[in-house]
Amino acid sequence: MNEAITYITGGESHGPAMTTIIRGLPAGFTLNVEQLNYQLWRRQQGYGRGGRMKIEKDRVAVLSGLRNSMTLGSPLTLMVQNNDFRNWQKKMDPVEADVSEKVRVPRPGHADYPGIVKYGFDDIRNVLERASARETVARILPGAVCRQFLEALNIRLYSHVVQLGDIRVPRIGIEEETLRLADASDLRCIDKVVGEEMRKEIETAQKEGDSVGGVFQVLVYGLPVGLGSYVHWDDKLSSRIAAEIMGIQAVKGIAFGIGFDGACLRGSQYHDAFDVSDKRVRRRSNHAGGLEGGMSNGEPLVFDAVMKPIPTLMKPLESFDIGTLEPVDAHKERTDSCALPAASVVAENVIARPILNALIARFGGDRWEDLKQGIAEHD
Ligand code: EPS
Repeated sequence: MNEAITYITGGESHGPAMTTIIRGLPAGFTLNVEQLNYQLWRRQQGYGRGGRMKIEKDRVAVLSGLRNSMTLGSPLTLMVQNNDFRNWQKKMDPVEADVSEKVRVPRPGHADYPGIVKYGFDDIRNVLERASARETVARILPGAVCRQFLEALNIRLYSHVVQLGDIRVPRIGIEEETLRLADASDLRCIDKVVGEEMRKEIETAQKEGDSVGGVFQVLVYGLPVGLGSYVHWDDKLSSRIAAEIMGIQAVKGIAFGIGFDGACLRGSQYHDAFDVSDKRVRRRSNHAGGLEGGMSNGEPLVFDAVMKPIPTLMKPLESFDIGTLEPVDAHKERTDSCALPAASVVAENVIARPILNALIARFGGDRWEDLKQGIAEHD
């Protein structure tokens, strides 16, 4: 696997800041920093979040890699401060913190238990601070950077919530225009009536001290044919997108196109027949979600991903004390009851990087102008 653009994130949820260093961006691209803030803002809008979202107003600081808004080809360092650090500094200061009060009861479904076993910790806080989905602030940023390159090439990314608990948006053909409605809904639901049912479901779960998960869908329009690879398994666009999506906290699965529903179809029903008219190659359906042989095939790229319900519960499940091994109820912390809309915005952004990497692999990527020209010549 040889990826041009890579990144690393750093940051604990209640530490000083979330940071990202992005390596390998093409030079000479004018980055719109306010658009990065816009994607951070979108991530914070979903219904079902806990008290933390009232504390944080995420804004990015650029520390390297840009000059007069132009990418230099050098590492782009981005930082978002955690406002909540001021309330946690006593416990979370990187140099001198009071670590006497320990979290000792793991939450089923969280990274707590395997995390303390892995590193030999006796305080679950050392795990939960980094396992927290606050990290998606730092993960959305490389995506939000790469999507600006894609948008300059007229490649458009969308996401919406298609299922929350057992409440589903009817699966009918969706037009690109309709997908824009998701941004007007704090549930990211394009159907108002279904959205209100979703809201009630979150409220009921909240009242019961419980949480809910669901399914979001991501769609990408305007990809050229042949991005990715059929030659190497780890260069498949599908592999790279799946890795990116499975890296989002609480995501348990991804399915391209009609996904698992394809299991009950025959080949003659599943595969997307060609439809060539006016010298344009199209398909009669898009069951494959725009990917064949690990490459884009010219149809919109479509996938669903499932997010499990958040594991921190106000009415906790059975657990145990890691010191005494005595059974006790799981640890409780302030929590969200549903983070599905946020996860959908994160997913929509993070996949921009594997797509841009696939474009660079095909058309070159030291200079933005060369990449743009390479793609234009291909068209
Ligand atoms: C999270 C717990 C909550 C969420 C957090 C993810 O934070 P806190 O413990 O401070 O209330 O709000 O998400 C964010 C802070 C964010 O920006 O998305 C967790 O345990 O994963």
